[in-house]
Parts: sequence; structure tokens; C-alpha cells
Amino acid sequence: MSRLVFLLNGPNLNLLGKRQPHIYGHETLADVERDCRALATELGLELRFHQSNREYEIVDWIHEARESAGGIVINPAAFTHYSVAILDALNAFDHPVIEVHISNVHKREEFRHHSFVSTRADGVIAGFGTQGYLLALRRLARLMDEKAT
Ligand code: CA2
Repeated sequence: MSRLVFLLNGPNLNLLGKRQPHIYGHETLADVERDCRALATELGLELRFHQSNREYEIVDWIHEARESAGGIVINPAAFTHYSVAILDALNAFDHPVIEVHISNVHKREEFRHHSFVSTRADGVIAGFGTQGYLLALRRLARLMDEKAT
């Protein structure tokens, strides 16, 4: 199975570390990418790391992953709570999917408590800060290994 992993980030996550540090911490998305790349190398994974503010771009990356990747880590950001398009795309992806939220969405406003993506994800991580991305990669690597044996 492919060792390629897509790590996808939704709208406004390009602002990570620049605004609202009390919710999302001080690390920037570039810091997250650097740490994820280091861990991916350790885990023997090849990483495609993307962020977009446009729903269709995320859908297109999921389609690309369908053709080539063995797993997806996704923080769909606000799309989590209303995007049937992203859910439909993930439902057409045959390999493990881990959903990440930096904040604990269940401790926040009611509208953040529901996730369309969680109905597809193999695991959900929320409230671990940006460390959640690293935990997600470790879990994904394990699921990919289990699937390969
Ligand atoms: O906790 C998460 O990771 C979220 O997916 C982040 C989304 C939010 O809509 C979800 O409910 C939970 C928001 C991402 C916005 O990121 C920003 C980062 C810094 C400054 C402003 C926005």
C-alpha cells in the first residue's frame, strides 16, 4: 500500500499562530508542517501538506489522494460543521482518515459539536493543540500498517 499521506487543512488555518493564540496556540502552520514532516520521515511516510480557504480545493485534493495515497489526516476547520461535499469526497476514499481539531470543539459553541466528517473518520482528535496533528499521523501510520498486513 502507498506510504503517501495527505494532510489537509481548511479555511483560516493559514492564520494559525498569528491570531487567537488563547484558542489555537502560538505555533504557525509552517511550524506544524515542519514538525509533521520530521515525524513523517521517522514513520516512513511521504507527506503532502496543504491548506486552503476554498472548499473545492480540499475536495480536489481528496480526489487526488484517492488515486495515490494510503491515508488522510484532515482538519477541515469550519467546513467540518457543514460540508457535505467534503464528507462525500472522503466517503469515496478507501483508506484510513483521521480528523483533527486543535481546540476542543465540544467545549465550545453548540454549532461546533457536530461534524459531518466524523461520520466517516476512523478516529477524531480534538483539544490537544497542534500536537494533535502528530498524534493523528502516528495513529494513521499504525492503521496503514495494520491494513497492509
Ligand atoms: O479547533 C480546530 O482545529 C477547528 O477545526 C478550527 C476551526 C474551527 O472553525 C473549528 O470549529 C475547530 C477554525 C480555524 C481558524 O483558525 C484560526 C487560527 C488562528 C486565528 C484565526 C483562525
